[in-house]
Amino acid sequence: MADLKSTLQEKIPLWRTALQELLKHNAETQISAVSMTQVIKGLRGVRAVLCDTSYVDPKEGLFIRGKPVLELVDLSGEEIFYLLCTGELPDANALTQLQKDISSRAEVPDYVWQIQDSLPDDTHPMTRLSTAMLSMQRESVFSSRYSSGMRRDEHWEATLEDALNIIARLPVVAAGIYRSYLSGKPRIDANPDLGFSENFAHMLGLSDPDGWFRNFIRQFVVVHSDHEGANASVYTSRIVDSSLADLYYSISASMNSLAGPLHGLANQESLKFVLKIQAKFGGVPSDEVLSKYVWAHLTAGNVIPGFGHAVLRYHDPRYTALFDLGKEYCPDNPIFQISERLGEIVPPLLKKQGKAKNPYPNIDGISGALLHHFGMKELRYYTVMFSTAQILGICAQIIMNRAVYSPIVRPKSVTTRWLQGHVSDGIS
Ligand code: HAX
Repeated sequence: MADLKSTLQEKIPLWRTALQELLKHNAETQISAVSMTQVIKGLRGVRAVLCDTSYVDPKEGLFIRGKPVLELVDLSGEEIFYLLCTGELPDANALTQLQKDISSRAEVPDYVWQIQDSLPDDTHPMTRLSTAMLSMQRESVFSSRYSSGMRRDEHWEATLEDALNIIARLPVVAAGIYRSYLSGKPRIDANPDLGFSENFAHMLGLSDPDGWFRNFIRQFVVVHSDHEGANASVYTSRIVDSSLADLYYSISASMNSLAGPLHGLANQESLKFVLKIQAKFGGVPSDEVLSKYVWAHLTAGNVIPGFGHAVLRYHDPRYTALFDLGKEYCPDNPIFQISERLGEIVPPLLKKQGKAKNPYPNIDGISGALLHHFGMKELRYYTVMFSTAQILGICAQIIMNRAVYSPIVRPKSVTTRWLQGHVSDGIS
């Protein structure tokens, strides 16, 4: 099989033609309507974003390029990236070539660390990550080629260059942030013989005598790599990208969105909730005690972090993947056990409260328990782990956007007065 770039070169004309054909014959076909609720309540369910890398079925969860995520959890970071970009898995040659290419780009410029050193000690690790990404924007191949008059049909190639550079460097930056500012230890150099996920695990430097942490990170990367094109962080990156701002700007923006507690920060908040329970009850409380505690938390108007979802309506297979690893690696760990009990106890309580459309745990309701078990006790770092894996999907989506000439995103906003007038005029 051909390398990533040649495979894309082969497929992109087909993607362009497929979209042109759809437009030619169905330009005015309606595929979604928008209700008052959707406008006022976050556009839930409005089909308005094109994304071919992955799809989230409300009942079955994430499919990457048509394959259920649970069938993909053992893939390497490079394999999942190739799959996200092209819809196919690479053969051994294409994979080796991609790994070599990425590892040859892993050098992080010194100024990135100088900027990091100048930030106050209490800077959130997500702010550090986003700042690092933005500070490297001056390296953008897309940006410099655009200024010298690049042809539009070459936009995707320059974006691929940026993507490969970012995929090579971001784990180095992320792990460096962990070592220097969270665990207070020297940074560990990338190992050119290791791939994306293994290198990330290696550079974090946690004790891993059995290779379990490495295996966990491999699965962690796959399950966090993509989740459609319209979740808050990925859509943010796509809006930024649509103005032809480069990938550095887009990914930095995605990080800022992921950093919110209703989104990627939920993994930090979820483990905080679990640790609070452990401290309050001196270990794993009985189901009865836990139920009372959760119910009081809920009825005081709080959300239970790590539960619920805007699209999913049943169990999250990404949760299942990490939960199964926890059952294998740390079934007796009290933090894991509390998370496990919450997974059983919270859904009926959320159902009883009758508000959440999805009462089940999501990926952020379990990932922290495993990170904590493997020795990463710095909760503020957890969203950086998520973000580092998520760049694989963002890069793939943005390469595709550029390949099919996605225009600038610009829906229409309406005023409250317009909505009131629309209703009172009886136009519906
Ligand atoms: N605990 C308590 N209440 C919840 C809830 C939860 N876990 N999940 C939803 N609800 C509430 C909502 O706050 C909302 O209440 P109001 O009507 O009073 O505003 C109501 O139930 C209906 O919400 P929904 O339609 O079911 O959910 P949304 O699509 O609006 O929001 C969220 C989806 C994920 C933001 C939501 O479920 C939530 O806040 N969960 C907790 C935070 C969390 O785990 N976030 C991570 C989600 C996965 C992800 O994006 N990872 O990055």
